[in-house]
Formats: sequence, structure tokens, C-alpha cells
Amino acid sequence: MSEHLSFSQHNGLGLLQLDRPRALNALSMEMVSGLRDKIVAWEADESISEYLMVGSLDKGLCAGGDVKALYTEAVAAPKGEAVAITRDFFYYEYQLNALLSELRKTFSVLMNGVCMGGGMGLAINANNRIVSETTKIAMPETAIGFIPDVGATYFLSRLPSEVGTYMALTGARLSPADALAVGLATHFVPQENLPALIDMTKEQGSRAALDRFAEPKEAAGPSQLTEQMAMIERCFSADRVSEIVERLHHEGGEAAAMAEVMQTRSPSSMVLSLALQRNAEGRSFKECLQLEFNVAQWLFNPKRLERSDFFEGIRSVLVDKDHNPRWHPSKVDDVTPDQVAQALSFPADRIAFLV
Ligand code: QUE
Repeated sequence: MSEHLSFSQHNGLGLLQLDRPRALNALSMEMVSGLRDKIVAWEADESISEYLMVGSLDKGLCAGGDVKALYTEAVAAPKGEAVAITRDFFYYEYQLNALLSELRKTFSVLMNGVCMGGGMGLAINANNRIVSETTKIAMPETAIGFIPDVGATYFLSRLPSEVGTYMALTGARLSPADALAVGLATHFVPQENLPALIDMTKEQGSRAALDRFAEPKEAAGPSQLTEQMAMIERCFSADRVSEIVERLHHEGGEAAAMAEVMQTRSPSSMVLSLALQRNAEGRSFKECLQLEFNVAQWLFNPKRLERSDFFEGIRSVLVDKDHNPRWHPSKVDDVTPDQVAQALSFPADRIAFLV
């Protein structure tokens, strides 16, 4: 079992704690499989009636998958094995995401602090998604040459207007008020009350604890995203990334600033993410996870690995921290429709979902 997890039971509550604060609770393979095994056991355990997941009250729920470790292991391994390392991690993470989407018991999660990427995959299917004033929500994968995954193809594409497309392409950070406004979060509890919320959930369950500590959504303050919604709709409804960028420049102001952010993101990641978002209609959560897995495996194809935007992105953002990635290709219009089609239909392993 992972040293970065702890589990305990309190009057029918199963408490799942991520405990790796120095890495912002970034998920290792051991953490993913430890969570999976405990949840499978608790689903069958009649003495457990609900779950609460918490990260660090200082730092936050979770920064994502431990992609830095994945990078270090993969660059040290022979090519074939590098692919296997990334394949296994994402396979087990997506299995866990699917398991969390079909729980038999009420599931609450504290989304304080950093709640990004893989952290969103843990939280998104909870019944009670509790934010505080410290919450920072994002799907930032296009910054590291990857794609919003962990079911983002499903849950971002179902957000109001084009908010999901905006989040997927830019990696924009949402405030607690934004998250409540678009439905990514369900409850607001001030940071100072989180310890008491946890204590009361242990004693009396989540219903009583939220009745006591959840505040009206207005307490989270105004949502900037709500004010930008009409502009986001106008710009991010385009069918091509280059068209979105043109529309943003044409709008000027804060829209143009979004276009500037997109200049720094991986062109391949943005084009693939847009295709995944547009492809999500009518698909189930698991079908979306499988499509993401296909694309992830295509990105890790050994033939293209040395030119992989994923490795270059992790190198530039998390390892060397020069924030100066050299993307291949460097322009969105150089990512061909044929490549996109290949990526989405890449014959990756079928994920054997547990539920
Ligand atoms: C985009 C991402 C991630 C990121 C930064 C990005 C991501 C991730 C981490 C991260 C943060 C702190 C750690 C760590 C990883 O940063 O997925 O190991 O200690 O996990 O711009 O997708």
C-alpha cells in the first residue's frame, strides 16, 4: 500500500486521505491502485455507507498525475518500456475514474486548494463537490503537451456554452465562484470551517455536516467566468483552433489575452483536445475515457516518442522549468486531420473497467 494514502472508518464513513503534500498530492501508480483496491473493498462492505475524500487542507486535493515521475522513468527506460510505463499508469488511473463514476454509496470530496488534471478525475463524479475560497480548478494538460483526460472529454463537453472547450484548450484556472456557476462544484464551505466539516461528517455523515457548514453560493463572490460567457461562446464555438485564435484576437481585451496563452500551449494538444470535445456528444463516460486512452497511446507511440510534445512539455514546465517548450509541429494548422483521425482511432488496449 502507498505511504501517501491513509484510510479510516468512522460511524459508517469511509475516509480516503491523500497524503503527499510536498508533491501537491500528485498521483503515483501506487496511490491510484491503493485507492482502487480500497474502494472496491468498501463498495462490498456493508459497514460503510458513504465516502469522504480529502487532500491537504493547506495545499489542496491533488495537482494531477505524477507526470514528472513518469517522465523520469520513461526517459531512463528503453523505448518499448517507456511506452509500457505510461500505458500502465493511465490504464489504472482511468479504471479508477470509471469506478468512481458508478459508486453505490454517497461520495463527498473536499476540492480546496489545487484541484487540477487527475485531481478533477477523482472529484468530478462525487455527489458533493465542496469548494472553499482557496480552490483552483483547471485542466492544464495542453501546457505539458498532453490532453485533458480522466473523463474531461465527457465532463468538460457537458458544461454550459463553450466553457469546456475554453478550459480544455487554454487550461484556464477557475475560481470557486466559477466552479459553482458552471456546476463543477456543488457546495461552498469557507476554508476555516473545513476541519469542523470533516469532524461532523465523521460523526453524523455528509448530509448533516453540509446542512451545518455549506454557505449560499453567493458567499464565494462573483464569477468572472459568468461575465466572459458570451465572449467564450462566440470565440470557442469555432471548428478549428486557428479560427478560435482569430476570433479571440478580433474581440481584443481579455479575449486577446486568452489567445496569447494559447500561443504557449502545444498545437497538437489543442487540436486533439478540440476534436475530443467535439466528439463527445452522445458518448458515455467510459467511452470518453477509452477515446482519451487511444489518444494518449498514440502520443506515446515509440515511433514518435523522441518528438513527443508530452515529454517536451514536462521537461519545460516541471523538470527544467524554462517554460520554453519547442513543440512539433509548432503551428496548429500543421496538425493534419489525418493525424487527428489516427489518434482518436488508435488501437490501444480496451480498458477492462471494474464496474
Ligand atoms: C500541467 C499539468 C500538470 C502540472 C502542470 C501543468 C500535472 C501535474 C503537475 C504536478 C505538480 C506538482 C508536482 C507534480 C506534478 O503539474 O498534471 O509531481 O509535484 O501532475 O502545467 O497537467
